[in-house]
Amino acid sequence: MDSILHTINAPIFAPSRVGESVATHCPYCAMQCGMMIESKNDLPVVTPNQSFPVNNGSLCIKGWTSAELLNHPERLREPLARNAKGKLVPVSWDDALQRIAVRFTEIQIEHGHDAAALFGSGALTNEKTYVLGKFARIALGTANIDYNGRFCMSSAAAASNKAFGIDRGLPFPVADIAKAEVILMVGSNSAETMPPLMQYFEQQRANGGKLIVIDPRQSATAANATLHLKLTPGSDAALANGILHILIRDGLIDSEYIQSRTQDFERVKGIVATYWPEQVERITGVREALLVQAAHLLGRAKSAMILTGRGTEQQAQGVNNLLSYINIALATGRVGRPFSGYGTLTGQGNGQGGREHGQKADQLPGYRSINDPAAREYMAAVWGVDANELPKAGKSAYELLNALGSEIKALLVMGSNVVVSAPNATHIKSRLKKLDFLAVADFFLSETAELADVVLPAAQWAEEEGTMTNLEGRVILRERAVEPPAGVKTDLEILCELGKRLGRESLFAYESPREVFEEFRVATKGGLADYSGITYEKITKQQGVFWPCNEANPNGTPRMFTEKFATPNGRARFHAIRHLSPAEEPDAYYPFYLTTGRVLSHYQSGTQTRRVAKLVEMNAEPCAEIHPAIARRLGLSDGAKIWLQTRRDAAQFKIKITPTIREDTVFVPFHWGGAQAINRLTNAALDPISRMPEFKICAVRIVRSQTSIES
Ligand SMILES: Nc1nc2c(c(=O)[nH]1)N[C@H]1C(S)=C(S)[C@@H](COP(=O)(O)OP(=O)(O)OC[C@H]3O[C@@H](n4cnc5c(=O)[nH]c(N)nc54)[C@H](O)[C@@H]3O)O[C@H]1N2
Ligand SMILES: Nc1nc2c(c(=O)[nH]1)N[C@H]1C(S)=C(S)[C@@H](COP(=O)(O)OP(=O)(O)OC[C@H]3O[C@@H](n4cnc5c(=O)[nH]c(N)nc54)[C@H](O)[C@@H]3O)O[C@H]1N2
Ligand code: SF4
Ligand SMILES: [Mo]
Repeated sequence: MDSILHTINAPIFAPSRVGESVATHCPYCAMQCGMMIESKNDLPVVTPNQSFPVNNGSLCIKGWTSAELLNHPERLREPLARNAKGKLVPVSWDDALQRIAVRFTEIQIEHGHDAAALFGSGALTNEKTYVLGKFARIALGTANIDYNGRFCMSSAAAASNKAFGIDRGLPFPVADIAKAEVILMVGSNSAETMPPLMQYFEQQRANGGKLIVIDPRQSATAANATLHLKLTPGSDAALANGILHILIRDGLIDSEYIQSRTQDFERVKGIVATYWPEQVERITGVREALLVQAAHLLGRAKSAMILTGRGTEQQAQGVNNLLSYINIALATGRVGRPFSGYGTLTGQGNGQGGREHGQKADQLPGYRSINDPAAREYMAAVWGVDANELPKAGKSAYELLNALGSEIKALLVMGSNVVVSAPNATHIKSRLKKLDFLAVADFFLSETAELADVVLPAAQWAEEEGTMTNLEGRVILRERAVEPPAGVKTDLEILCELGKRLGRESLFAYESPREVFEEFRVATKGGLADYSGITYEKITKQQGVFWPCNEANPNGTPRMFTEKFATPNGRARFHAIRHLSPAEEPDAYYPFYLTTGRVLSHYQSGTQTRRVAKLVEMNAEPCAEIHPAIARRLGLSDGAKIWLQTRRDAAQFKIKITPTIREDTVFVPFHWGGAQAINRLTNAALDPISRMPEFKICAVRIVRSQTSIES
């Protein structure tokens, strides 16, 4: 049976590739580990690319098993659409695409251009991101396009833009980590979320370096740290201000650097003066002695880095949290110095490129602002349209989803499973059901695709060519190794076909991703994220090219800020920040903090990894991490079932008793759908600047499972 299935489903190696081992990159996270793919017994198999400098021959278990999905029996192989009885049934491509074009047009005629919306993804290649943004602005003429990166990178992006005038996640290559004397890791559990990155931390430790981790859990990453500050969830800004207070008090700041390379320090000094260590201990739960130790390690090191992850970013004050950590990096004179500085660890495969090229509501390619008249003129000229035709900024991701069924009547989702991954997901699911028309392009029938009127089967990573920008800002090339199964189209083909049906044939007549890339280079020229000097050939030759890459920097820019910042006067900006409480705090009825995140074996909403047997074996369902003292108090043993209840919804989970979590906190991973989707419980409070939802904190109640509960 197995072998018959394999024969039916076996992907066909692209004709020119038979017998070859093709260099490509992992379909999942922002490490974009280099891998080789080849055909063994007619099945695609991946192995690490030993010569790619970022992962240096290592892969995590998700990467090792990624090729299994290419010929997975549940893969979508033909378009689906609702029949008269409301059931999803196979239809032809012509029928599926025509239904989308017709319904979008009808809805826009009746309700206006902005009633049709697009939801994109940091999983898409730069070429797809670029065409999706162009499709929104000139095929549909809608302001409403946003993407899942809003749930991921938006707070870090906003903070970097404010402080440095530009947003490149890491302004240095990951290899620099090995040479930093001290590293402060804030709310990142890269031991589970980017295992191959840990080789640089191991080298750093072997070189005598120190690691300080700030996380409410003793995560796998914190377990190896020199110091672990197990802070109260949501208290990062107080903690950072407290550390800066001690640095100033103990004379460990770099006045010369502050004077020559930054501005606005005096206001910060005034505010952090009020963050007395004993008061910070009360807010954060971190002992004063530990705060002092961390400050002294950071302040006295020859080189120091501050790296942040989603723990401190996915909060309603995420931008402020990051600005307060950036203040430390600037005050100690680190940014732009060797083996030092501030960086965020970007999450999705193309989380970096995905936030630069126009699928964000307020943005045009090259990190241009859609509100900037000169940027509008430039892009209109590249696209051959009138600048007045381009819409203005639209709604951010959560606000867009929250407007479904009211202002927005039709939606196309490409690369996201919002029913599982959006906050307050029960509400978002009900909004999706209120739409007049939903189309989803995916590889599998995800929980979101299940609700669609039309589902389009998309090609996977190894079946199409395209560039991605990894967490270092290094642009890499995924080559095409296998043919998509018959009946499957690439996202680019889908967008071009729809563009044609919407009357914009000449503007969406691309023959290949490479042709898109040539237009895209022109589109980014002169922008902050300038890719104009990058070619597919240069990427292959240099093992990736760091943006900006243009006439002034023809080989790219591995390290930024060495001379100046991207602000108008070239100086970095301090921001005076006061700590604010999370949107929802524990109280007598909901006495615990609920925080959410990831486990090693699963990726995001789980559409892909929940279909790989080995990964399911590692984690078959989400477990709620609870401290032994709480389990004792509630009379619960390991593996017992509990209800978790928040102000939005309730769901049942098995518990995992572990001393690594704080007594006041429960942690649940978000990779599962249906009854076990933790996002049914999370709070959609948004950061006022980035519009990032507060995935990391809400108030929760634990109820023993025998008790029945209204959900
Ligand atoms: N295995 C796996 N790897 C992945 C992914 C995946 O889904 N699975 N997704 C990729 C993507 S898109 C992303 S964005 C990255 C995310 O990578 P990470 O940021 O490493 O992942 P998270 O688990 O979301 O959060 C990290 C930590 O934040 C902590 N935290 C919670 N609340 C707070 C707080 O108030 N303050 C601080 N300082 N910390 C807090 C949590 O305890 C957790 O250990 O991973 C990428 N890699
Ligand atoms: N509670 C909680 N919720 C969270 C987070 C958290 O920490 N806690 N983290 C947030 C973060 S950081 C992120 S990045 C989001 C991610 O959450 P999602 O946006 O849901 O991301 P994925 O699960 O990667 O969804 C990708 C979907 O698109 C499909 N897909 C993948 N690549 C492509 C492609 O190239 N083309 C097409 N057409 N389809 C593709 C996959 O099969 C999958 O169904 O979740 C957010 N939600
Ligand atoms: S670390 Fe990320 S890119 Fe590397 S193999 Fe794992 S999932 Fe893939
Ligand atoms: Mo993410």
